[in-house]
Amino acid sequence: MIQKILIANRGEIAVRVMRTCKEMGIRTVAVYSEADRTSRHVSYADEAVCIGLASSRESYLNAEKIITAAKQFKADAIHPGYGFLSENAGFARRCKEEGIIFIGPSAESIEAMGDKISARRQMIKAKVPVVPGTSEDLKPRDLFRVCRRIGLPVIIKATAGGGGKGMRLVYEEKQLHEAYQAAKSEARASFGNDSIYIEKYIESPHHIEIQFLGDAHGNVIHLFDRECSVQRRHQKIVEESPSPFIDDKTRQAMGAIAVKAAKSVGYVGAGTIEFLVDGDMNFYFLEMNTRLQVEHPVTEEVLGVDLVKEQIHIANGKKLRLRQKHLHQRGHAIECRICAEDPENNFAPSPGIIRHIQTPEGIGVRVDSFIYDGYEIPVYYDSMLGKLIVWATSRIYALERMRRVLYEYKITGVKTNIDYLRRIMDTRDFVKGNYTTHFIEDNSKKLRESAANDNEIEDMAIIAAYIDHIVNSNDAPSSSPADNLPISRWRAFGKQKGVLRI
Ligand code: MV4
Repeated sequence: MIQKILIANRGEIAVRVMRTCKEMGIRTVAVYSEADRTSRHVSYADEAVCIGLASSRESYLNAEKIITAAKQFKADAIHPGYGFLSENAGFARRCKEEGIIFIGPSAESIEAMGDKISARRQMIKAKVPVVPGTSEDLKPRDLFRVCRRIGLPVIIKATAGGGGKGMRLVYEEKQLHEAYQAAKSEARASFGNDSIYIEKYIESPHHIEIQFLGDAHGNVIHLFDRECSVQRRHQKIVEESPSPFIDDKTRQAMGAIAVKAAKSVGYVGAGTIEFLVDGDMNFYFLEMNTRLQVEHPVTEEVLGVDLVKEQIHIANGKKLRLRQKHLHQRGHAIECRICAEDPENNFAPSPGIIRHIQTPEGIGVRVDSFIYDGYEIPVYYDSMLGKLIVWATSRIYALERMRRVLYEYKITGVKTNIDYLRRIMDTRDFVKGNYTTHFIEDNSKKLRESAANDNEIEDMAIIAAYIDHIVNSNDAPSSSPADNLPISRWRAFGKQKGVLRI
């Protein structure tokens, strides 16, 4: 039985994993970079060790330093969190060689799903629906033949891809050759691997994923769906469960396919299969994520399952204790990712010192975070400060709760996307649950409208306009049109809002 776990990560996910370890009576070891000495995951852990310089490559991505730390502190297992080494087959293999349990699937499973073409082939073999396209490195001479077969538009993707890099859309045959060359050189530059493949482009897809768990005895269950279509530049911003789009029949079909997919690769641990779902609810395999994901809490809230606890249970070699027939989605959960970034400056990261935080509390609220008053957000890592998760009995109640929780959350000292998230919660298509992966793009203008349009500030502005009028109406009579005095901006605003008639 695992007694001590080294968490090979930082930030909110390191704290998240340690919380479950604490509940299970498992001791924890934190690793940290020189930039993270004061981070919450360090103070939370039972033991902590500095593993190198601030840059990820010198610390959280350095497999050997982490393995050395695990041996030095006699950790039985390593939990990789998400990002960093979580989907690094070489790291999983090195853990095994050193007799350390890697809390995740085998190196072979990670490898099979890491390469997009190999994942596609595996899924075709398992009779999982994939987007029509190719499943080998695309050669220039096959380009036109393939496109005529599957029909335009097509999307060219990098085999080693991720995050949209090396991806090209093609609507017309004459763009094909250029797009192919561009995708290839971008793939080579980004991944050192210029292998590319091609898929039919699904025009307005939903991005919906199914969580699953597999044990070392060949049992697999699924934990239903998450709707992840609210994304910006391939970064998810808001996730919810259940998806407001798919019907129950599709949900069950996707769950069954996820189980089949996981079984076909002998999957052990927690994983996710991502699907593109078109307007007619046809779903197609996109990729498999062989890690715990950022958005896992919405599944936890709706199912009443601690996924980290189940990961540890599985890593102990035990059989799954959850039964598919006992798992039902109850109520609705929404997650918002809180980031230190400036939505008014193209979402540029906004590192710095947190002056003060007021954290939401009350019924149905969960905050997975790691920041505190006076904490300095380092410039070296992701800008995500944490996640706000709400649960309620229905989607509309969950939405109302999320608005309330975003209202309660106050962070000063750094810029955050909280106002932007508030606007998402008030956007018609989101409220209706009627949105695709184009949601952010389609609503970008409204979502960009600055905080000056928020009600509270507008009320204050109207009051200011009125006071301005009272104070200045004698010496600058705006009723005389002949004067060349610049009109007070407050007065102009008051007129526009209809509170001043002069
Ligand atoms: C697609 C697609 C439509 N059709 N594949 C893949 C990685 C993920 N981050 C986005 N991906 C997509 N794959 C097929 N066959 C649509 C997306 C996609 C997208 C593509 C280009 C630009 C923006 C996008 C936003 C969401 C989804």
